[in-house]
Amino acid sequence: MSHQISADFIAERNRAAEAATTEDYQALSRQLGRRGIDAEAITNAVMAFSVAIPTWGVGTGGTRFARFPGPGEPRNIFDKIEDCATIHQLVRATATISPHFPWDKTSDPKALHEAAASRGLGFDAVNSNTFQDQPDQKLSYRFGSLSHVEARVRAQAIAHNLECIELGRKLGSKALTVWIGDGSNFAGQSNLTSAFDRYLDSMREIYGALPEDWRVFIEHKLYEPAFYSTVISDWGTSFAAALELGPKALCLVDLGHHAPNVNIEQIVARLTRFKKLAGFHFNDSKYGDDDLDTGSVEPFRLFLVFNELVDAKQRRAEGFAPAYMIDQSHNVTDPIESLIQSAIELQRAYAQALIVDRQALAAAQGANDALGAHLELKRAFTTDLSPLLATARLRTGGAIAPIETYRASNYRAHKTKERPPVAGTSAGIV
Ligand SMILES: [Mn+2]
Repeated sequence: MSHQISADFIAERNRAAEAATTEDYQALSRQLGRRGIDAEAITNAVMAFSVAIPTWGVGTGGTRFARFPGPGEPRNIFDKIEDCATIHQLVRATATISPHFPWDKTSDPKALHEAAASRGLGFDAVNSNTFQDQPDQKLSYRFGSLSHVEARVRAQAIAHNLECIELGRKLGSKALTVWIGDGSNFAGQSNLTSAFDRYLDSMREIYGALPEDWRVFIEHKLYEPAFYSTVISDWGTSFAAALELGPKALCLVDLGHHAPNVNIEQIVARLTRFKKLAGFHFNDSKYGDDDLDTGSVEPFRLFLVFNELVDAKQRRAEGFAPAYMIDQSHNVTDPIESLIQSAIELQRAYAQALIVDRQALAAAQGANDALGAHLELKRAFTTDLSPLLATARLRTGGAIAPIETYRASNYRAHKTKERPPVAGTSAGIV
């Protein structure tokens, strides 16, 4: 029998912290009330927020240089589901998981579906992988996949994506995320026009195989593993591809996949405006595709992204239904702790965006009051909503202090005993 944190243990820890949390929540409610904000409405919205955990995120990540595995790492998709369930149990904001094939491939998708459902988890977008070779693979992706110069390699990559759709159907997923590493490392290596044409031809076949109620998410990334040109390098290319393919093709925004200093919140606004925003891979970044923990480097940028999302939602922007997923690489932390904290930071950014006085903001914008408009955002961003987030967790059966509760539970020590290390487990990041 594998170890789980008991509901009693969480309740007991909560009892010790409940009085202080309630006191802080009441003080915050009064503070927000003076600003005309109903704290209860914000708390309810936070309670309804959910972000998908990537299955690869619960394993220790790595870099091009090394991977330093942690103790008690998940060895297979069923172990990963256990860890995802533990995160959700404590934080109550991660009700779905986003699997990656072939890493999470199973001959028994029904068992996988049941294992997740038994822990209250569903499946979000499935992710294909044609950026590395698998042991049983006939043809190599060394020089590309969906845009490869050889038709037979493209056919193999297309077939893999179709298989992902089939697996996803059995899991209850409704979307396929496609990120390719295709590109070139030398000027002249690749014809920039025909490479994109070949990608579009391949994607048309994948698009044609989508079930009626499915969508395909196109994920762009500026560079890496290709360092001279990347086929789907930026949101403009992604947008052009999504337009070519049709209404079921949308553009995914991974926060680390842009040129330095790009205004990501404006990209979000543009994609929303043209009904092409698929959703997010949340993470944080200092230099490139760092896959750092969400909100750990630039929490203000994260807030500004949510400011656009709340704005779109409140004005009922047509076709607005973004999928929220985390995409991080945990190299020096316990992945469960990082994912708990990331989910909280997402709830925080969302709640902060919800308390922006949009009427006052619009009035300041209309009067060309630049600083006044900015201060409306800053007032929301600098309000400490921690007691509200803790209250949302308490009310949904989560932990007031999830990381402290997780540490006190000795979950990782239990898993270290239950899961002896196995050779060849990999965690990959896109
Ligand atoms: Mn990503």
